[in-house]
Amino acid sequence: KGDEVRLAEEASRKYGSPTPTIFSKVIDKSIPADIIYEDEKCLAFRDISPQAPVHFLVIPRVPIPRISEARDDDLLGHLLVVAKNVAKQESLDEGYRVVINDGKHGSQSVYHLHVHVLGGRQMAWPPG
Ligand code: DGP
Repeated sequence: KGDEVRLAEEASRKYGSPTPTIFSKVIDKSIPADIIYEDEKCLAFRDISPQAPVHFLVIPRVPIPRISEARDDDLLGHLLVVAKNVAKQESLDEGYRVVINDGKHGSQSVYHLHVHVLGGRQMAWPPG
């Protein structure tokens, strides 16, 4: 069996069959995206509505809806390692911000877990 079929089956075993989001189409490449990194577990692509000079998302291939429903610690660790490696690849040498929005209060809009990485400008704190 192909890797994608195997991963999809694994995902539905672990997480049920969540409603596909627009990010499923990024993963299967049925819509265009500026993909800057991919491996067997995840991919990174530029956000369609960038909030900083560099703004990309790291998403797992398995459709975990949100971080509060994640069960695979190794995968979560992997997403962060990829986030910092791609930040280096993007020359964010002065630093950057990593954000995961969860649910209503987190202002999550796409229910496929994603790690935002923003950089290339001074960030403010507290966030809005
Ligand atoms: P959040 O609010 O954390 O759920 O962020 C979702 C992000 O996804 C938001 O910054 C815009 C981005 N986004 C939504 N649809 C698309 C898309 O079709 N392509 C790309 N590249 N980004 C998208």
